[in-house]
Amino acid sequence: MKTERKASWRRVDWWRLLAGALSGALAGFAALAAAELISSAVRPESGPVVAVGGAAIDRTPAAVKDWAIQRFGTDDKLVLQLGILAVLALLALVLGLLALRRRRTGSAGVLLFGVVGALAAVTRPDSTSPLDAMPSLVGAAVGAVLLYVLMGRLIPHPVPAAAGLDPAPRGEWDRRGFLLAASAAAAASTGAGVLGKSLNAASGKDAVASRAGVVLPAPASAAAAVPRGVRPKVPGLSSFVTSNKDFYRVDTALVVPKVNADTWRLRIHGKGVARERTISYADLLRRDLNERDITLTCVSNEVGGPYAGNARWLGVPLAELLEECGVRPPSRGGPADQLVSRSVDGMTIGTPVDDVLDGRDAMLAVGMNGEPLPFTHGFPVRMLVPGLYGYVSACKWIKDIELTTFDSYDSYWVKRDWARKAPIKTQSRIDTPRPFARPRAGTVMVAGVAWAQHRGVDKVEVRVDDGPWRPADLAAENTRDTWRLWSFPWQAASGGHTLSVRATDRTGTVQTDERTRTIPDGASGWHSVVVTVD
Ligand SMILES: Nc1nc2c(c(=O)[nH]1)N[C@H]1C(S)=C(S)[C@@H](COP(=O)(O)O)O[C@H]1N2
Ligand SMILES: [Mo]
Repeated sequence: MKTERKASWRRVDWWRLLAGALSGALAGFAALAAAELISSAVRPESGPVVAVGGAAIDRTPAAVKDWAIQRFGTDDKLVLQLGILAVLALLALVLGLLALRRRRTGSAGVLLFGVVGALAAVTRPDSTSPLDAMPSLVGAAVGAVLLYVLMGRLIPHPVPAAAGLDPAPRGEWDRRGFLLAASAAAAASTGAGVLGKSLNAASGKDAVASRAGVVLPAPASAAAAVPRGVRPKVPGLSSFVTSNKDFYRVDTALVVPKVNADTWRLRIHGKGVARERTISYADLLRRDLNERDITLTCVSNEVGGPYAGNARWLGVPLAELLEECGVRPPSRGGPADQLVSRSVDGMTIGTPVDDVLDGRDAMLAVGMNGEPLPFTHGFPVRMLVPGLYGYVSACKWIKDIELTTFDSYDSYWVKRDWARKAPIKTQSRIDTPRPFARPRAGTVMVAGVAWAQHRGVDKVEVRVDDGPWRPADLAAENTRDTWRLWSFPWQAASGGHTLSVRATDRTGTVQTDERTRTIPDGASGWHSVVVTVD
């Protein structure tokens, strides 16, 4: 019994199994490489990994997506793509093993993945042509043929009985032929993949050139001068203005849209739009521009989180533009209560018309901290509405504004369980000391930021352990649309301590200690930091 099993064990041709799995992996690699090359001729977003990744993002439950944003931050997209590649690699190995038994089924499996990729590509909201299916289909065809060919080298040929020897227990396969074919395929795929990648990286050259050619005009209405003393000199405290490089980025785009400003158009239409309009970038720059400091915050920001930034924006007053189109707010009899902005990458964002037209500095921004919008922050044009979370106001790469009602249309995030309306909650954050810091006993500077955009921050208080709330020193206020920095000299005694902070906005509302999740309309609660004083 025992010996018999040993014999059959030895009869398994492990090298052949390995070669089968390797063939699957090679077929997958060749398919992706060919797809990359084809996508550079169609458009970079049409590649299977980007398309399937985009479709996955759209279908991810809100809670999982929020967790990914918390956990991986701006790297969330990289993690997703690596995850997709890992799953594909595993499936390719399995297909290779399957193909050893069923050569055609293996190849059919590869084709099936191509169909999935093609479906994802043509159903992306930004897909405008069935050609988007090509990278996945051609890639899969290449992979399927390669797998079939490699399997041909792995068919065992029975060894004839000769010279008095018994027939070999198993046939021999064409090891040399396999190695030659496999290495040729690997080399060709690498070449195609590298070429495709570099062509894709170079795509959007016209957009890059159009951005380089932008000369931002001087604002007709300059930003209020930033008062001296908006930032206490405390090391580790956020700067008052967030540089473009440090500004947080949250969006669903796996490939940053590269939009050519020269051909970009914005259409304004919908309910109650008496004079529909299509506007070019040059049209926008010819108008009177406002320069404003505005703090933007993401609804996915956890208490104490990093998704808030303050920049100096340059843009066209949105209310003026809408009024020229004949738009009236619902309070003055307008039929539309929701403004839906659409981006070139298929994002939809719904904003209350009342908020846009109530006199606040809602704008179509073209400049950020003195330069044209960076591509990652929405070049050529994005929307901004002070006081509202980004997902209900700050559409990047905007191309269309439709006036409609909240009853008749749910925007992207609302379809995914986030609130229809989301004013920014009054929040405060301790920047320093960092959690688990070990400051020396004596005076320790506690400092951070507080925001309540469009209401303004009136007071910040700090509490040590369970002691009384004591007022922090509020730095000068720039405008009520910007965050306010604060500091608090703490006479720290040795031992473990918990520092907490809370803000009060100008409506008199004190930041609540009630902890809520980010879903559906933003996290609430106090930020606390635990430190050990030496
Ligand atoms: N086209 C597009 N615009 C978008 C988003 C997006 O995913 N796609 N995300 C929104 C969200 S949730 C936020 S918080 C802000 C972030 O803007 P930023 O990346 O410039 O900081 O952009 C908003 N505009
Ligand atoms: Mo956001």
